[in-house]
Amino acid sequence: TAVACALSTTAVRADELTVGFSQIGSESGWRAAETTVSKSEAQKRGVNLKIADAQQKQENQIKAIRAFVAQGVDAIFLAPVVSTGWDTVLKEAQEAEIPVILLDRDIDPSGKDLYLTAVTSDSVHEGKVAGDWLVQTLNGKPCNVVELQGTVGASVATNRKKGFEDAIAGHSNVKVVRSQTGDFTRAKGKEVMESFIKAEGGGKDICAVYAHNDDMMVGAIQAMKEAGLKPGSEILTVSIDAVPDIFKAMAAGEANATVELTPNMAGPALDALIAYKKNGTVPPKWIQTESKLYTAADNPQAVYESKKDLGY
Ligand code: GYE
Repeated sequence: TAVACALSTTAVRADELTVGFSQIGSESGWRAAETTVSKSEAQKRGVNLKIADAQQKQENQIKAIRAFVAQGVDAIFLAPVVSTGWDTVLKEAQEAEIPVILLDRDIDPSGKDLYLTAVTSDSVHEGKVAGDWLVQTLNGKPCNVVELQGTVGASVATNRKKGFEDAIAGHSNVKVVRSQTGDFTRAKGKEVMESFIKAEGGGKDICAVYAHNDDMMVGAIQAMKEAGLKPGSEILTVSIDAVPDIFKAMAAGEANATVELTPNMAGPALDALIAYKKNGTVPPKWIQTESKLYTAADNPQAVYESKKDLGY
């Protein structure tokens, strides 16, 4: 393949590698942790990692990739903010024989030949785990759910929505009555939740909130409390990421469940890159990270303590 041809014949040492990472921004606690962990994983391996913060904008990511190509980096890591619109710039990287590795989000299947591997979780599965938890917890009880979606056009938003829908299909007691993007941020999560509460009888008609990430849920919890509602008891919550603050909320009885996603995407990506550069080992097209459900029964206070120093 074109990517395999990009392999240089001389053996390479990790400490001679320079990797450019086009990071999305700092919209969430999970994202900040991923940036921190990427730096430490690169440092551990002696790799020189250059991080470009795109402040949520695809055009900034495209510029960063072009700058990395111009600098002649050894590889590019890309966390694609949305899933479409990458073909032209990734072809430029491919023509320059610079391998690209996707981190934490996918691009559309049309771009499959334009990257070496993708290190991501199964985000449809994450939504399914969240939905299954809700279905089981409700045990047949009727429930109107409001959904806070991630960034419009992001693979993880599309997939987490789909996985949740798959889980509740066939359970007519569970209905998503409102669904809107909160762009993966606390501030927007709070704002959108305020509008959901207004639209749903001051919150009386809401039985559960599903958020595509914990940060939006932390914002939503704030909105519910300000409206005199009781998240975690009157209104169930389930979200994704497992950042420390959601465990704090769980320990306080104000949140119910989260699906964990490791912020260490760079470690496996660097290992795959080093093996590829050293011996020509072509990694699998998808390096999947684990997803794990946590509920209030899993000693959230202890999990909070253990996570809070990890760079979140
Ligand atoms: O869940 C969310 C972040 O792409 C997996 O992006 C990532 C998601 C993560 O902003 O908090």
